[in-house]
Amino acid sequence: MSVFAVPNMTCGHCRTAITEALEAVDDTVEIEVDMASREIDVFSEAGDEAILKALADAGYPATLKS
Ligand SMILES: [Cu+2]
Repeated sequence: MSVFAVPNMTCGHCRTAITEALEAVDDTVEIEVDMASREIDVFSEAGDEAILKALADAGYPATLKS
């Protein structure tokens, strides 16, 4: 599991857009969203770099926290 900070994530629309972007990379991805802290926990076989690229391409540049 990797934790990403996603500062642009602010609402349910963002959650949907992020979920769809990551499902396009890995259709078995599991995501837990913490909207208050603007962080997502991502459970995926895809590498962190692939996740970061998908988030950035969807308009949500992110940083890997752990
Ligand atoms: Cu939004």
